[in-house]
Amino acid sequence: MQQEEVRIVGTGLFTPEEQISNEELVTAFDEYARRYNVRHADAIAAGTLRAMGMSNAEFIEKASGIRSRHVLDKKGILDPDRLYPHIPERSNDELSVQAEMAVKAAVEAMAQAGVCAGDIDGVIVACSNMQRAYPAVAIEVQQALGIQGFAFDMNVACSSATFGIQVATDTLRSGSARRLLMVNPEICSAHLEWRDRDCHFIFGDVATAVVLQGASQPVLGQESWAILGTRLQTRFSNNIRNNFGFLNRCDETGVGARDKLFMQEGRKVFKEVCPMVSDQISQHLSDLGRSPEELRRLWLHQANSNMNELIARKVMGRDVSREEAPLILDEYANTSSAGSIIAFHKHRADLHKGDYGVICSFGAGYSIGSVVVRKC
Ligand code: CO8
Repeated sequence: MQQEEVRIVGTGLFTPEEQISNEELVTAFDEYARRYNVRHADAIAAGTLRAMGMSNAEFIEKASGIRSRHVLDKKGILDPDRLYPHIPERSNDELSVQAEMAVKAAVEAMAQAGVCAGDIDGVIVACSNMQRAYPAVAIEVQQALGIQGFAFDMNVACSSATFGIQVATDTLRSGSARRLLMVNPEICSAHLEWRDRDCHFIFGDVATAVVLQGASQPVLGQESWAILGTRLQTRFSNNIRNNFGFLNRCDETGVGARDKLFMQEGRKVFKEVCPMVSDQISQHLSDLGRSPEELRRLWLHQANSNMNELIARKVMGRDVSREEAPLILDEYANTSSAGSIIAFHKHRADLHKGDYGVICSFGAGYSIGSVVVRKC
């Protein structure tokens, strides 16, 4: 039986207005560290406590390629007495923060696809952290947009969007829906330890959205991208981990401990994940009967510019330009699952009918997802 060709017909992006440069971030962090060291001067002098080291904007840019990040609340993050965002709770009658971000990205994706709520049969919210256990954020987004059908949340950390695209693709192929909305509202700032210089520069907030449809549906927008294949891979690793969860209160000794926010062994992740990613992309292309020479674009996960250069070089067998493997992390930092979708959203307009590209994410799990697309 011929499998129905699924297409991406629209994408959307919500970028929070507030932005923090490396320099602003380092100034706030250093002031926090200075005060900490003064407060604990005796213990530090006695050798029972380690003094906090200062951060450095040049190090951040060189090690990661990140220059700034967009966040929901700049003031709280830059307050040396706080160093985390202030995001007021909302009543149950108000649209929740995460659903609001998702809706903003979704509205753009739906407009680009030329569809209204009645054309869509389901919503997937795929991201690293849900702001609550239930009801699913996706169902709230579904209601806010007036979409019928079904909605559910899923989480595969940084790879949530590509995993979401595969789930959506399979659902559309099976005929369980005509069109689906897949959204990635990432509030990374709320589960990042801004007081840890090893990671305080890494993440930003954003939301992305993708509308997908089965090929039997008419294309109502300006463009469409055929999904030629999706591939997912997971391999367990503790090198990126966050132990926050509902069991925390059952052992008071761990409440508020460092491991209840994002932690990683960055060097190990870099070393172990890069070859896995380049191998997956190369094998995926080969299994689809495609060669790297045909690739016009690599929309890679946005965690580290050096990582992306290495992966792109291994896949293509040569140095790869910024145009071929666009970077958005310089402005956005790592936005977890949204990164590769931001790159796809912002850097595809110049491609022509018949051009190929790969959307690829990778991160905690470990998890890797690749989606090979062709412009129709
Ligand atoms: N300023 C100055 N010095 C610093 C700073 C800083 N801000 N940070 C670290 N240093 C120091 C270190 O202490 C170390 O000093 P020493 O040599 O004396 O011990 C030195 O600089 C070198 O540090 P690193 O070895 O850590 O530096 P790297 O060159 O490895 O760069 C990176 C660190 C940038 C983190 C890099 O390792 C990296 O990007 N690795 C890949 C990570 C990656 O891809 N992770 C994916 C995670 S994302 C994901 O999966 C989603 C999770 C869910 C979302 C969570 C949202 C919060």
